[in-house]
Amino acid sequence: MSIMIKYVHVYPGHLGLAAQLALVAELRGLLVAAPLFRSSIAGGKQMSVRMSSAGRFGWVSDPRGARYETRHPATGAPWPAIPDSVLAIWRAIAAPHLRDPARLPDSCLINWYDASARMGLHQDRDEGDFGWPVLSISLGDEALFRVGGTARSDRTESLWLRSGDVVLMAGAARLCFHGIDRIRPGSSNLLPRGGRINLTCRVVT
Ligand code: MD6
Ligand code: FE
Repeated sequence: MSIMIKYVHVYPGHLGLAAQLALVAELRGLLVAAPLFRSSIAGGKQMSVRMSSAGRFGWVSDPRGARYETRHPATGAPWPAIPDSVLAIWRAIAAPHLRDPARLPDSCLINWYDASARMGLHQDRDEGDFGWPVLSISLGDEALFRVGGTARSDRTESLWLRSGDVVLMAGAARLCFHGIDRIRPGSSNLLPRGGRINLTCRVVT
């Protein structure tokens, strides 16, 4: 089952509670190997989310700009592999939108939101080919997701994303502006200390 908001596909509750808990346990291990760090946006201002990545490439942004790197900026180690459970979600939801149905993401960005974190309106455009979709998975507290058009000034619509929801931005939606206005602290007890995790899977090269 999916709904659409501004060309963006949303799959409410795609992941059941058991699958969400298993994924959180897997991420816990992954974040020991690749700890969360802070990135800054253009102008040098720190982002309020903390992030890490899995896969061949990880997204980093610092005063030199935003880019994909093959190694963790603090540890210097290659990023851990994308969990099979995440690849399974990609296969289930993104495959019909891929020109090569076997193509897997080569990056999975992990964003962690505390009660006050947000994500400004942005386009995902650091990848080499916008023909590939971007898929995101939400875990933990609810988040107010805002989606507009391909111009920053386009009218936007908003939707609360809940734990287990999956979002796919493909085709006409791939370059839509989007962001997270705020999260609703205490709205989920999936994460023992609260907060929200968002995973975004991308084909980078
Ligand atoms: C978030 N999501 O849900 C931020 N990007 O925390 C994104 O920035 C995003 O959900 C591309 C495609 C889907 C997304
Ligand atoms: Fe994004």
